[in-house]
Amino acid sequence: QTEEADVMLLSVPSYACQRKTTLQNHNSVFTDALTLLAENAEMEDEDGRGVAFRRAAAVLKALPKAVTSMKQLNGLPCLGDHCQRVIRDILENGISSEAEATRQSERYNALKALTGIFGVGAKTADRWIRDGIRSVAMLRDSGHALNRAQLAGLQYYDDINQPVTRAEADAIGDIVERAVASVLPGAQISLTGGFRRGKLTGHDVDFLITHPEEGREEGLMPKVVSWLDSQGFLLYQKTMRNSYLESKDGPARPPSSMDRFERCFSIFKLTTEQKQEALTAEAPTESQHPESQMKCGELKETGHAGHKPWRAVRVDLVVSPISQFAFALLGWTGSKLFERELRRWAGYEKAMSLSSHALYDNVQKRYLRAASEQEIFAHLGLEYIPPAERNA
Ligand code: DGT
Ligand code: MG
Repeated sequence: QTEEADVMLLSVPSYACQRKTTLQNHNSVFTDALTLLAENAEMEDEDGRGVAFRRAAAVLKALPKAVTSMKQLNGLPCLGDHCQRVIRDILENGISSEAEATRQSERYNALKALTGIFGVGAKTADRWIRDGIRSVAMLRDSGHALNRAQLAGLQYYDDINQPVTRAEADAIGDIVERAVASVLPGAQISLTGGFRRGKLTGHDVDFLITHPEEGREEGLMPKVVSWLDSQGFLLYQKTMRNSYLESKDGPARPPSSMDRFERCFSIFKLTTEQKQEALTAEAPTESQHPESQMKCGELKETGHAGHKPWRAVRVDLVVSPISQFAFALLGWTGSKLFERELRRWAGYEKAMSLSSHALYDNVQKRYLRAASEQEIFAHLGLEYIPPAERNA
């Protein structure tokens, strides 16, 4: 009888953008396995399979409690035969044999190590593996020709593969704030990406920059970048107008999701001192809190003799005109699956095209304006989902 009740309880709408997905995940034992299989599919350039695993994981993340029997899956969307096999395996044996076999396979580990290098995508990693290179050390010894991004990626490999903390993100935010304020007073910066969704760590820090007066943001990126560079904050940077044309090695994305904002992929040099300043400036009275003491302790650790007193952090900067700001903010906050689902919903259910620039109504044949994320959700006929609940 309780099982019957469970079946009734577990029901979610089929698009991730129709659901609230917080960071509290009751089904991580399943979603970890499905995410690993998704990651593997993506590294093998099998995007369709990758999305199927990600959609299934997102459905389980949105459930209010842990799945304990296959019956509870009845009526849940996006769970195909393959995903159900993985879930059944975990329910019966505690682990997914497929996920474990993948985790231990030489190819998965080689792909993971090589694509973990900034500037290296699935295709390049595959080519290197076919040349017999299976690790970062082997790549270093191989004498292979590397581009500027990959050289930086190798040079700062360990730092870049260490998660960025919220304190570090805030310290970077202070620096970007100073850069922007000194080259264009009145310009505004917003933290986007995973940190805006409330994640405690990230693989990079994402910022969106705009100015309340349309047009004032033009030419801003080169100025911000040269200020940062002159102050010694940049270990690497590449500014581009259109990420679609340039990111040959990046994850394959349909052209519709591409944008034409000025964008800067960079690697920041964050000193222990800057991190300390950000902590004390932001929370002068917080030193009594156990959590902030713990952070200070961590900082001492990384700063002591024998360690370099700074770390490399991946930072993405995007500049948007104010008229497109709401679309850019929505598009750069993520999660990636949430974004993909928003675009799928817009196209299939509403005959609209959504990008990080605009929303176009294909029936009325006109653009729909929006000054806030709330207005975009309203245009799409969706309940507003705040950033902390977009963790699909
Ligand atoms: P993280 O950094 O791994 O902790 O997690 P996120 O969610 O911050 O992921 P990230 O930094 O790769 O990307 C943040 C969001 O930005 C993501 O939801 C999608 C968006 N985004 C990333 N690259 C592009 C792009 O080339 N074009 C557009 N329109 N959006 C992008
Ligand atoms: Mg990010």
